[in-house]
Amino acid sequence: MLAYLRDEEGPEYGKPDFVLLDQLTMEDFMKNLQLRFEKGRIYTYIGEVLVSVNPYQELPLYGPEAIAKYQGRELYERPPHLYAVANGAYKAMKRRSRDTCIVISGESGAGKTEASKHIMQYIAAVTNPSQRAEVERVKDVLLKSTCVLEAFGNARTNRNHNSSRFGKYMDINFDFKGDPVGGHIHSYLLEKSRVLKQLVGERNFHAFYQLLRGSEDEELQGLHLERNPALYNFTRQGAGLSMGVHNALDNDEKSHRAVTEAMRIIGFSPEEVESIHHILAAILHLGNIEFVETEKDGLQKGGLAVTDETLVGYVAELTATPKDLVLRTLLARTVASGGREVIEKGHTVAEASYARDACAKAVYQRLFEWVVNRINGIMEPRGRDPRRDGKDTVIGVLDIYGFEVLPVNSFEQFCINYCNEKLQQLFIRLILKQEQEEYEREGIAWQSIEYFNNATIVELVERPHRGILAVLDEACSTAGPITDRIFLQTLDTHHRHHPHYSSRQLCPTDKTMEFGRDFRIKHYAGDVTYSVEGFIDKNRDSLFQDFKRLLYNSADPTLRAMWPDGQQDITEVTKRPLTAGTLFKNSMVALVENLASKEPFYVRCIKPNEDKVAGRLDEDHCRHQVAYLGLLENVRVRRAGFASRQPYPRFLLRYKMTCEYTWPNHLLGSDRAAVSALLEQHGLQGDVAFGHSKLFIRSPRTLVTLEQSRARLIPIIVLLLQKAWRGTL
Ligand code: AD9
Ligand code: MG
Repeated sequence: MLAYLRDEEGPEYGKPDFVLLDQLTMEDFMKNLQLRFEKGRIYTYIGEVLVSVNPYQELPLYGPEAIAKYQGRELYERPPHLYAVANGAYKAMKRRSRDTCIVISGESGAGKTEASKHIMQYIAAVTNPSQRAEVERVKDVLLKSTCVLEAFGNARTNRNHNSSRFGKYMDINFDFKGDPVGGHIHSYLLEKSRVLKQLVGERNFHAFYQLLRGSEDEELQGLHLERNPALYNFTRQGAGLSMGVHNALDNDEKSHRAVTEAMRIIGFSPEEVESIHHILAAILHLGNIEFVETEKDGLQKGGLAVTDETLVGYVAELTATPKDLVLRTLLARTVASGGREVIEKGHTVAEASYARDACAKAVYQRLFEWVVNRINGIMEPRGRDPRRDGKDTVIGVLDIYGFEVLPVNSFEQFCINYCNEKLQQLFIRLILKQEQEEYEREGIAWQSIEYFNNATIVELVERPHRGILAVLDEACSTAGPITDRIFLQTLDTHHRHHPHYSSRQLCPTDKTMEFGRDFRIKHYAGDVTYSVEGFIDKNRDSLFQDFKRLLYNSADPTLRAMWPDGQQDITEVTKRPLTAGTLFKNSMVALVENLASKEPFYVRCIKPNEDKVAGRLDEDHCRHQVAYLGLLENVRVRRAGFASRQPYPRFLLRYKMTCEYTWPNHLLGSDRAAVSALLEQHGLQGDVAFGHSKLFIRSPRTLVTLEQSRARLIPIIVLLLQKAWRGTL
């Protein structure tokens, strides 16, 4: 806390910790945020939580020199920075063998992914001084994997030109020396609907454009592709758009080379990279396949055909599957009709188009998951240290999608926002828990603090039987026709009195919702109206077994490995797979449990304006984020107890010159007694509590008084010391 008030962080830069604000109102908070942002101070603490504002420009804040400044230091010794947080997590892990995690949150474009990259860079820079080859390899994979995952999991959206369309939690395993020896990535809910459709101004996943724009001519010919993304249904929407990302890899062509090179360095085989390119190309061709009904011809029954069979040939070639089988799978499905009897049922045009799209989405998702698993295989810790019983210490970094409100919100936004509710709940729990534990440890009385607990919203979503996800699952398992509208009606029945739920049916006068289509959740971060259209379908997330079997039987081992469930015969597929919503809920519950078991560090990212403009902080826009991130509450929690706490020796080191009993050294028996004497001399003893090893200071004013007193004395002391050195004293 002390160095916040250091000379190079003077008052003109605002308060480096919001806890130090004289008064805690939204206005004061915003003024401080704005002032610091204008001066290029994008980081500010709330205790140990780091608030970060995206500068939308390169600032000279990063790199080896800055890293050296933070390495091994305490959080309070240097101006607020991501490196300080990374260092804090690293030290806790290394010194105390504690598993730690860094949770990065904030809305789309707030700077989460960039923050996670700086954290990784810091960890890579400060580890492995002895340059062990295996550790270097792991570090390389950790750093390079980001670029590969971004190619497949990120896309240009209207909110962020390099938006992560999946959630990512990465564990880094450290050995007893504190060097990274492995890692593991969990990915969450890839937004696969993007494969089919993108909003105006947005693109499909980067990987498609990189392939088209970056491949050599012969490679493209081999894939039967033309260079122009406007020729493909799946990339047509964003065809004219560049990646738009402000970095050195700001174009698809260069990125293609960088990603291919990264895959090679990480350890993907040339065959695997080729398969990946084949799969991407196959998806593009699949998207161009269209269906027509064929006329009845004499005795021949009318049926279904594709408009261009060459495309089917390309898909078959690229997926290493027989062309006639691909065609059959596109036009019809097999169904078990009791016992072991299997019949083929022809599709209508609509059914075939639907199945084609479902297949394209699923193939992309499996590809993405395969890439993640492949990286995990490569990063798996090898040769564990027997001294730790094979258990490494871990730092987890969570970079997950932020709260999202779009003009039309669907199942994806529902899941994303539910995820944010879970994380907010954890944040409240952990921050309070941490405080409470510290007070208990130090023998200080704890007073509870009022805060908004969003548990009731989480319940609304995940409660068994009646929660929204349970109702949705029930709708999905209902035999016979079930519509999104019926699902909505059931929700209305169950939740008509819930304070956080409404719909047009329940509020007939509210014209911002459409009757029979919308429901609204009052999230902790604000109200979001969801359209139920497509909820059932997206939750079921089904794909005909024929496609799975087709791809499992591919002659390409990489593709085949993505479809283990294609082994099953249609007559054996009886068990309904878990729905997308339930899978997501389970993964969130596991994630929260995992995070709760670790010592948490928090980075709360703020997006300064909607236009991605450098140096402009739009006050209204930020105020909303400050509100829903619960930052004021966070400061209040931090201050309601004690604004600052410091071990006695550290406190003395800083302030001993302000008291005659402690300068230059005290003879009072214990540091605690010396601190007590010092505070008494200043008349500040009423504002503190004495813990076993730390001093707890209630109001920031006390700190300011001490700092001012110190600042007055420093020039005199410096003068005295200089005289003493020159021997003139
Ligand atoms: V999303 O939920 O994945 O859509 P993020 O991850 O929060 O979002 P991201 O880190 O991708 O946002 O940041 C968006 C853009 O802001 C980056 O592409 C950079 O151009 C810019 N940015 C973010 N942080 C910094 C920074 N510390 N310095 C400079 C930054 N530019
Ligand atoms: Mg991101």
